Amino acid sequence: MQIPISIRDTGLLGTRGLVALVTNNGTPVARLTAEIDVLSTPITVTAGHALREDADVLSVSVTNQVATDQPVGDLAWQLGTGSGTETIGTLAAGQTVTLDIPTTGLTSPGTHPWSLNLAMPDADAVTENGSLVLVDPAAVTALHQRTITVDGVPDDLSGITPIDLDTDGEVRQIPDWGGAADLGGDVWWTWDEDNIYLTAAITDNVHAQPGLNDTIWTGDSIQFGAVAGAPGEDLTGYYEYGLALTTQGPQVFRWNGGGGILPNGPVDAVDLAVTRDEATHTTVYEMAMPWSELAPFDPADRLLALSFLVNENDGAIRRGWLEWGSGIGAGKNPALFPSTRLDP
Ligand SMILES: [Ca+2]
Ligand SMILES: [Ca+2]
Ligand SMILES: [Ca+2]
Repeated sequence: MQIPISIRDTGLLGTRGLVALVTNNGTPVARLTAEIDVLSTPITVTAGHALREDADVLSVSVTNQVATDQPVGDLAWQLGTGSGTETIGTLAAGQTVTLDIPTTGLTSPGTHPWSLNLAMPDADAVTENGSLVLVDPAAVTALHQRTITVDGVPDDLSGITPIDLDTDGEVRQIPDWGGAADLGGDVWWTWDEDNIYLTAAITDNVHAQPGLNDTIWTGDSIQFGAVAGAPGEDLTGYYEYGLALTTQGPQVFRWNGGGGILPNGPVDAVDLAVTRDEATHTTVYEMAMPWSELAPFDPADRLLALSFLVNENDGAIRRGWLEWGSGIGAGKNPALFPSTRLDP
């Protein structure tokens, strides 16, 4: 038997917890709970920078978030000096319509504002706006498709050029840095449909990790930041993670979850192995992170701003760090993350 219950409109949006008490002749017999999402509009409009056949596009999605069909008006878009209108009609329950707007004719490199206005038959228009940043393709680092086995032993990554921290990295705040034997190494970022993978072979004369969870940045560890699209397009929806070999084993910690999409704290969904070889002074990190941990990034969109650093502690204090790109160690700024592209 189903009994529909209407909820009083409190004007509050977001997730609401509901509690109902079931009584029989005044005696409580059951307590029911439910969680509901209160939306400001049944229709959402989002847009992101994507690559389609190696061409930059602004990919627009119009989604009916509710369980009933919804008529919608025309979608008017502007991108740089271009503009257009699309007729959508009616969106079925849960349906998403996508539209890829080409960037042909826009200055590259360059920043181009966009705006979207979806007319609604009986309500205010749904509007969104932002910026699309075109990056010189020569300045975009290719991440190759390669699944790895996370066991602390580097897989065969022959044919994939690593990021060589000895030449491509920048040492920060370590005035007495003793060269690559003090802190250096090679890093490979790879991917498949399910995960983004990190393989890092870090040379470091002393492994020291006094921290746990949110303090792992004070010891030898890797920190990385990532956000969908090109750097500078989204300054709040970025992710920041840490990876460390602690006294309690490998730990993954999240300091920023896409601006509130995922909670900050220890992360269980990521597979991490870290092995330390005291004979060769090498620490190997292997990580498989499901794409859901970088939501709403979709690997089919291919463009990911990605930055990382290696923290350095040789037994006393955090001396500083060695970074590829920037925007993590000295201050949080995802506009400084390097631009990367998922390649075959
Ligand atoms: Ca392996
Ligand atoms: Ca060292
Ligand atoms: Ca160290």
